[in-house]
Amino acid sequence: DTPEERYLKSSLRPDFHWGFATAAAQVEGAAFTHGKGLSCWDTFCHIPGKIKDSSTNDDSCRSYDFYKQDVALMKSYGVTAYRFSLAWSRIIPLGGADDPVNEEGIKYYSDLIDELLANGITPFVTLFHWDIPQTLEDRYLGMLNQERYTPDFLRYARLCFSRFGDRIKHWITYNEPGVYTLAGYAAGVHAPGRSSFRDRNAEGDSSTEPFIVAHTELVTHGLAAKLYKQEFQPTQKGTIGITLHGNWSEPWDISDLLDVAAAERAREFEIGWFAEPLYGSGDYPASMRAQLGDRLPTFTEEEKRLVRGSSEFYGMNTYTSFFVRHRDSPPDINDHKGNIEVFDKNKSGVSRGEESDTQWLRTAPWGFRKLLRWIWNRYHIPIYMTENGTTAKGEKEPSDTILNDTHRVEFFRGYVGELAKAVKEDGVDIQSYFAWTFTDNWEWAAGYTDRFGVTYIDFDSPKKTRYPKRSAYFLQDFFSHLIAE
Ligand code: PNW
Repeated sequence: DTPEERYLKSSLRPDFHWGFATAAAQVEGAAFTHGKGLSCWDTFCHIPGKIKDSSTNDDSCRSYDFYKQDVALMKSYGVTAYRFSLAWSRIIPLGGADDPVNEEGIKYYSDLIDELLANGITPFVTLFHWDIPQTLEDRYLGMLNQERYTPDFLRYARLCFSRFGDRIKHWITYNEPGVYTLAGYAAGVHAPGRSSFRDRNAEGDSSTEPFIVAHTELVTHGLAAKLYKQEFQPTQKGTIGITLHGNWSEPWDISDLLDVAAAERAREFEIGWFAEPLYGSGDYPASMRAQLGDRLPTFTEEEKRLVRGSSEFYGMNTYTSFFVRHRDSPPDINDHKGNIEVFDKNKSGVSRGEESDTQWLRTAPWGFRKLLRWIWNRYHIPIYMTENGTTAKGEKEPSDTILNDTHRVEFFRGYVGELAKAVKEDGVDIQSYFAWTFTDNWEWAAGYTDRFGVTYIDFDSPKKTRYPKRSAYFLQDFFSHLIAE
């Protein structure tokens, strides 16, 4: 043990959950079989030019077929929990409130849950990890239409609570509402691919749509949480919340008050956008209202009451940290970040961290503890770390160096170490940690080029053969030290 490991020994609570997180559209495969309907990603990835390596998620990791093998492998990694998402279109193929249920899809998830429980692994379930049924996009443009979307989402949520809630005690309504809406309706690089500035031929109005979709997510999260608490929680005794994405924004020049304000504004645009209505004032941050005016939707009093306090924990995904600088020019109509500029180095030339295979992602655990403290000081709510992880440079072809993934090991050593310090020294209440991710998978628009797994997958092999990397065993060893007995 290093002195730091000895110092941090047993700093996490005995019932701390750790494991891996995945998303249905990235791992399951079986995209068009066993009664499943199309999701927005099943259509999007078949449009030429949308996915970097022209791949699709038709098969991806085939975890639909190999879930038993996966649970066994996870168990060998020593996890105590597994976070996965349900594919709405596998459960209700056409998605709508009056559309038929696919019992085969229900059975798949039910079997997966039973397999996890039989192996002593606690399931955490995400209802929505970006794969809206395509039919709902075709019928009414999905979440752009809050009125029509609401009953469809609530029926889906109710069905999941009633069919799985006897065994699921941790529910997450939405994964990263902010990334979903900015990538899908601003940058347009994710489904449904709407953008008014990236591609002149694309449909959409990026100056308003991302905020409308976010509003729909917040309000329907509130409605689903209320439904769960009223009708299911009294007997099922589970907990329900939401997962937000947030990277740390650090001032480029710490002695420049404009940069200090810009970094705070960046955090409010990225995190406060959702966290303030959910855990804070009950409304969007004042900095957002000031810049966006009427382009930001307004909560009715009823919606405010519904959203505020609805999430019983703070689900946190974080991957990296950035340096942020004040911008003098007035904000662009398509700005969603608080009129800031983002840098890899600060004014003194200090780098934010080591590069990975993913352009935006660098190892920057120095910002993680600041982020945890920022959230904790503002909201004082238990935190579930629901995603954190990295790709590694050049991890393309199978080789000994890939399986000996030092870059990823050092990423986790840094991040999990900072987490333990935040618990031990800052008193932050953190109850779980899910690494992203269990195996290499289909990384959305990056296809199979970005490998986030602690398990290597040979995607050319028919059985998608899995090979453990060293980081899998590192996490097992590290958590066995950190979690108190
Ligand atoms: C998350 N960023 O997305 C998602 O929840 C996962 O499905 C995804 O595979 C994983 O992180 C890795 O990308 C993010 O630009 C996408 O900061 C982009 C960002 C963060 C998270």
